[in-house]
Amino acid sequence: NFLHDATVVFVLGGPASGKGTQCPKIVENFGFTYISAGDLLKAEVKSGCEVGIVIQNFIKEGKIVPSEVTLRLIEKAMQQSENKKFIIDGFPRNEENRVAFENIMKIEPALVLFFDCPEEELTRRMLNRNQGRIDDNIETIPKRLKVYFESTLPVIHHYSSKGKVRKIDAGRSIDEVFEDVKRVFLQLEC
Ligand code: UP5
Ligand code: MG
Repeated sequence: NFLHDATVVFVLGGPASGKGTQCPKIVENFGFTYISAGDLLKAEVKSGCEVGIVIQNFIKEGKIVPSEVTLRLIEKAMQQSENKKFIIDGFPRNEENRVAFENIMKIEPALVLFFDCPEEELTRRMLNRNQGRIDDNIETIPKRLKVYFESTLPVIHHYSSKGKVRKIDAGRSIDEVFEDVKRVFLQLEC
């Protein structure tokens, strides 16, 4: 596996905490390849393949797609890139995702960027976004938040205990958040 020496940064945080807004700025400024787990899954749905229907149901319910599906897409995207520096947005979302990534990819993340944002602000942003996402609605939003608190926070705590988490106050303006993000990447020499 030629990806063994890849540098991986996981970007985690609640739904609408700003992961997809900040990641392209990291790509522009620091030369990482951007991999969004959610976007890869949604592309599968769009492609109309059989597993797409299953994925769509998970997303609509705010549930986490099993890692055998997500990880296959992430691995493919990483292999297709010439780059060896990756930011992975929205994955691993639970302990099962995390363990599968570490066991199969044999990569430990260099860092975990954690966008910490108050719940009311997350809800406000999801309701304001209005981009036709099947999961930005009053039925799915509480489910996404619950899954985040119950399943994703433990992943963040795991990496926190290993000293890998860089917590960012994501409740501020886009530019203010990126100032802090920049500081994290300037420290990460690779
Ligand atoms: N916005 C952004 N930053 C702002 C700021 N600082 N101030 C004010 N507004 C700000 O931003 C969300 C909205 O807020 C936008 O309108 C933006 O302009 C504004 P965005 O950058 O899109 O936030 P992001 O954190 O990317 O939010 P997203 O909704 O994409 O997060 P999710 O984690 O919910 O979505 P994702 O696409 O990762 O996953 C969707 C679903 O896919 C999951 O619920 C799950 O069912 C499934 N999934 C898996 O099962 N496994 C995976 O590994 C990944 C996804
Ligand atoms: Mg996103």
